[in-house]
Amino acid sequence: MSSFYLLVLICPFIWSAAADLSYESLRDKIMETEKLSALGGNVWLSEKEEKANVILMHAKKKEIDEGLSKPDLYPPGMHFFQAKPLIRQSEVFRIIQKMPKGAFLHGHNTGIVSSKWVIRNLTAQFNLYMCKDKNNLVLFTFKNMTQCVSEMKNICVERLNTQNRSQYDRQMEKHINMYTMHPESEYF
Ligand SMILES: *[C@@H]1O[C@H](CO)[C@@H](O)[C@H](O)[C@H]1NC(C)=O
Ligand SMILES: *[C@@H]1O[C@H](CO)[C@@H](O)[C@H](O)[C@H]1NC(C)=O
Ligand SMILES: CC(=O)N[C@H]1CO[C@H](CO)[C@@H](O)[C@@H]1O
Repeated sequence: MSSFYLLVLICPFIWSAAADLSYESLRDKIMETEKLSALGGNVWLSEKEEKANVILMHAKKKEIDEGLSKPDLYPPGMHFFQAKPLIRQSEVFRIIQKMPKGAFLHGHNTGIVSSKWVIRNLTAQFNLYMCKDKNNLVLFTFKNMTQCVSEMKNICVERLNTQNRSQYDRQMEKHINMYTMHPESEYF
């Protein structure tokens, strides 16, 4: 209903304006109006911000141009697991990281830290147990759970008894990490 009224209001304006404009200048006007309605389109930059924006846009354009000449190495066109090391080398990423909060707009607590961090920090908690459920999924728990179908193992004790702690941690990380060298053949 409201979009119908909007159309009725806007159309006479466009038609009457269009009559006096060449194709090119009408197109420019439409592009300009679209830019204003985009996210941040009505944010006006200060002189310093304008300078910073020029630097950022220059870096961005450079990376897009490189992507056009070497599409195989263009991170936005790759699986994230393969793109991640390239993203870390990117100038644009480096600039963005320096912004407040590293320009991190939205995150879920289950994905905010690396799997290494979870294994090193969270599974080092005293009296944390590990077991498997009927689907062979690993459960971490501080108390007896009815879902456990395997023996509950105390992780601290297991870690103390293991021959190779880093190998133990790496094995455990596999339970909470989807990482693989060949994601395109393993996840499709
Ligand atoms: C789980 O239950 C068993 C048997 O009741 C008990 O021996 C064990 O200590 C309990 N474990 C935990 C982590 O509560
Ligand atoms: C422990 O395992 C890792 C691989 O997970 C290996 O690189 C390392 O050499 C091992 N350390 C010992 C002391 O065996
Ligand atoms: C117990 C443990 O490994 N703690 C670590 C948690 O993560 C921070 C930052 O990554 C480390 O500095 C701690 O040593």
